[in-house]
Parts: sequence; C-alpha cells; structure tokens
Amino acid sequence: MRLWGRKSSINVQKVLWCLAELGLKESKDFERIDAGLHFGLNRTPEFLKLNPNGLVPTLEDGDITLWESNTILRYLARQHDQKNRFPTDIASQYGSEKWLDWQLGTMWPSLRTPFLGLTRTPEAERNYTAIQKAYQDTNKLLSLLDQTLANQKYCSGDRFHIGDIPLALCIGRWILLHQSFPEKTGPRAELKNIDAWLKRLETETQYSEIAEKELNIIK
Ligand SMILES: N[C@@H](CCC(=O)N[C@@H](CS)C(=O)NCC(=O)O)C(=O)O
Repeated sequence: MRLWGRKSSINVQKVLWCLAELGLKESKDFERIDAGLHFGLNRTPEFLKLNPNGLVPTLEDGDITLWESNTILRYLARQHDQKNRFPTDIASQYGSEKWLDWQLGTMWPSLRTPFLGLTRTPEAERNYTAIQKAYQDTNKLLSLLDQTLANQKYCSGDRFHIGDIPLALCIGRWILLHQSFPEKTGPRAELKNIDAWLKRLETETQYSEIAEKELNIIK
C-alpha cells in the first residue's frame, strides 16, 4: 500500500490512525509519501492521474486507488481488518456510517470556517464575525454527539469504530482553536460526555499517537 499525504493534514491523520488500529506499520506494511502544502507533489500530472482533485490523502493498494478520507477508512476496515478491530454487525456498522457522513456533511462544514480562518488565512483577510458564528454553531452541533455519548461509549455503540476517528480529530481541532484564540472563537461548550470519550480514546486506542498537541498554523 502507498499513502500520499503530509502528516499535518487532518484527513491524512484519519487514515494513519486507522492503519495504526489495524496494526499496519509505516515502512513495513505501507509506504507514505509526503505531499500537499509545502511538500507539493499533489498538482503534478502523475498525482492528478491518481486523484484529479489534487488533494491528500490518496491511497494506492494494488490496482485500487482511493481518495476521500472517510471512504479510505471504510475500505481499510473492510479489506484489512484481520483481527476484528472494528465490529461488523449491522447496527455498529451503520451507526458508524451515520457519523462519518455527519462529520463530512454537517460538522466539518461548520468547523472549517474557524479552522481555515484562524490557521490558514492571513490575518488581514480573516472574517472574525463569520469565524465566531461558525465556532458557536459547532458548539451546538457537538451537543448532539454529546447526547449520544451519554448512553454509549463510542459513536456507534460500546465498541470503537471508524466513525469515531474523524469525529475525534475534528474535536481535537475544536479544542485547540479555543485554546489558541479564545477571544476569536467565543466560549467553548462544556460537553462532559465528549470529554470522557476523548479520555477513553486516549487509553483504549492509538489516538494520542496521532492527535495534534498544538495547532498547525500556516501564515
Ligand atoms: N474530502 C476530502 C478532503 C481532502 C482535503 O481537503 N485535503 C487537504 C488536506 S486536509 C489537501 O489536500 N489540501 C491541499 C494541500 O495540502 O496542499 C477528504 O476527506 O479526503
């Protein structure tokens, strides 16, 4: 397998975390090539043949080439989960699917405004009103996940699943954004079930190995 993508990308981190859960190791079980941002490579004709979007992550596995990080997680769980790390019963599987789509279609569109605004946009071009509004909207959205986690340990039941991966990485950014720019984001909602779930991820999964400890700010 060959994974294209820089380690600082949230979407590449999703894939690296999943590979780690499956016990697959860089250099031994898969090769990783730094691509994106200052590493470049992702706009070359060769790369665009693999992924016409010119984005990372992109995964090659034999004849199969995949992009879209959440799809890559689904593929890895289906194709490379030899030790039943992720439950395959229908309720767990589709419980997880639901949150994968929610992360991509609902939560990230809200959180990406403060994330890109505060970490990738030059100060003079930032729209602080939009940044704060979107951060506060994300607070409300995350209370939905918090309610689910009041009754179960993980997003799709009592076992960790691929759906937890994108959620936790986004929530890590949501926490770091508030820590780094509290006056720009406004208050961060106190969501105790999410806090407990993050602690669980730290002790029961590879989360701490992958999670960013500080915001990766590119000016
Ligand atoms: N929906 C895509 C989004 C991929 C994406 O936006 N990737 C970003 C990094 S997180 C990228 O490649 N940006 C261009 C770059 O890094 O040069 C996915 O989930 O994989």
